Amino acid sequence: MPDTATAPTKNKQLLDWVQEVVALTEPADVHWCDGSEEEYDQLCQQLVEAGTFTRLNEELRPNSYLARSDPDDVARVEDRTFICAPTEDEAGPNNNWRDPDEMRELLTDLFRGCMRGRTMYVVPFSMGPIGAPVAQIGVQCTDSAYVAVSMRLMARMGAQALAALGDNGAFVPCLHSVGAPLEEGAEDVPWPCNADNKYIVHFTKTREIWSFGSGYGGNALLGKKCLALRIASVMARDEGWLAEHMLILKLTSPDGETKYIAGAFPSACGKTNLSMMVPKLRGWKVETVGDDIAWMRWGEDGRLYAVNPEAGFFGVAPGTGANTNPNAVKMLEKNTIFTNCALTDEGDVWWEGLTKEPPAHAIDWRGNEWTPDSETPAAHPNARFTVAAVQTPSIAAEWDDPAGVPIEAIMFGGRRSKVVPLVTEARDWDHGVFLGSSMSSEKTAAAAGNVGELRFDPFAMLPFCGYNMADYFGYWLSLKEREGAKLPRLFYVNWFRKDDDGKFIWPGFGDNIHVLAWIFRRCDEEAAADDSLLGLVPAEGEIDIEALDVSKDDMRELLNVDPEALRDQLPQMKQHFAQFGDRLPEGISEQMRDLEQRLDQA
Ligand code: OXD
Ligand code: MN
Repeated sequence: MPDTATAPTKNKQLLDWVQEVVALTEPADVHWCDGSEEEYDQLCQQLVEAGTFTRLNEELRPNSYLARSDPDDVARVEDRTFICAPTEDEAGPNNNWRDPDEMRELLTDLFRGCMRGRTMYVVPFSMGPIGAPVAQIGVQCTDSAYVAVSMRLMARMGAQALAALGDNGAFVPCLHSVGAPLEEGAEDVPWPCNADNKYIVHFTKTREIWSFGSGYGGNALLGKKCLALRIASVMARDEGWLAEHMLILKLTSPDGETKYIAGAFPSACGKTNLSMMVPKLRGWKVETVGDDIAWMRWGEDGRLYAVNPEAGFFGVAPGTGANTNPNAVKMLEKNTIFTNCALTDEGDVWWEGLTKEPPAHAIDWRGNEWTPDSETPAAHPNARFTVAAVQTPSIAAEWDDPAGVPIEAIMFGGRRSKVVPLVTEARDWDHGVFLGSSMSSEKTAAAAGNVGELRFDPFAMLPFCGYNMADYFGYWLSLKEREGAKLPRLFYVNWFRKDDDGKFIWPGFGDNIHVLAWIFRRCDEEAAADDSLLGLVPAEGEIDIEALDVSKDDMRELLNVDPEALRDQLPQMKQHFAQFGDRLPEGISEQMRDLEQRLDQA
């Protein structure tokens, strides 16, 4: 058995746990990650030799790599993600629940000997700035070197996290295996995984994570969705703070006044783009604090202060280009790990949307020859980049301030081709919580003139809330009762309204600044609003269409709420809330009744 006597920590709880994991999983070797550059380079080289990584052309994309995953391991697996709370009710209808004892037994059998023939990496990491009171230490034991190097980009990883843990500190144990033991003499594959046997498991009471079978993204980089959202949402509820699936941006007005805004949007709704936006409105500036997760705590002044617990971006590559996100294009110029992108003949990466003109020839994400005439995309639609946060030119100076940034407004949003206006402000806190809890997107692109079936994703937390979502709504409602609380204003935005021909009406991207500017001015009581069925919308003339390619009629349509279309959607909304039964807070039911009454009078 590998020796743990030389381990770089005296933390007994950690040493005991690592020993236990070694005894269970039987790795050939144990490597404690120090997070150094030398270690990173060495592991990357090892991944090149194993065929997992291709080193990209050093002149075109310095210090960068392309990984191709197994085609059966390309995304988070929500149906294989489990919340093992003590009872099913505590997990709620939003989660797959299993009895914790039964799951522990099953996993123990699965993990027995699962690292045979492989090195186990012990990866200590801090979510949140090292040593900050808001930070949480996790330690991931993993048999994937790809995970170890990715964790160095995504979190504060290595010796500094171990030092912050100290001899007696507590940590969240994160056990991960690709579930593919390497028997003696057997040849490895570039992307080992166990495609038919994936388990992403959270023991919420004991705050432990066990992940088996996948090496990809949120299934495997356990600091992100598993710790910073599912486990942290439970911690936050218990300890009186918030762990949310939100971007954090810094907005500066032409007068030099600054506000920080958070935003909850479901996956693939442009959160990364919005957080790095280059505004198309003179004098305004957007800077990035975070693109995916916000941890918010109360400051002494009664405001909510947000930190980005991550240290990197794990963003979707397709659709990222000079038009949609020029800051991201710049940040990806070097020191980046790409996964499931295409490889060009020059040894660079490419994906749909990176350039207008596709390369004449490439190797696609599966490793096959590709030309623009091919029937399948060159990059997988969920192809990703992994890169340190400091590489974006839009990074805000205070992005890693342990004190966090005070949040003045929170945006909710989804993809809705009809009904939901470009922007609405909640009438009050309860109404805002109602807007967040009824967040939804159309399941598929709606046909022209039709309204598609809705997928509800409350607060963009459906796959990430570690407990019963009804209780989560109740927790949000309860925030207003906190003495001295200066709550942020709540907004709902929708960039995705379409006309009857199915064309987007709103230009989006850099022009979203017009909406942010209205939100900014609302916070200062400087902008006018009209009431609509769904909340307060900008009064006519508040959004300066002169500077936009949007006609007066289009603007009216963007802010219009059609009562008939909204009425048609009520049954779906009611069904969504009905799944929570008696546990649904009265505050939400009241808002639903209020909406129905307004519709009756419309
Ligand atoms: C993500 C997601 O990867 O939300 O951030 O799926
Ligand atoms: Mn996300």
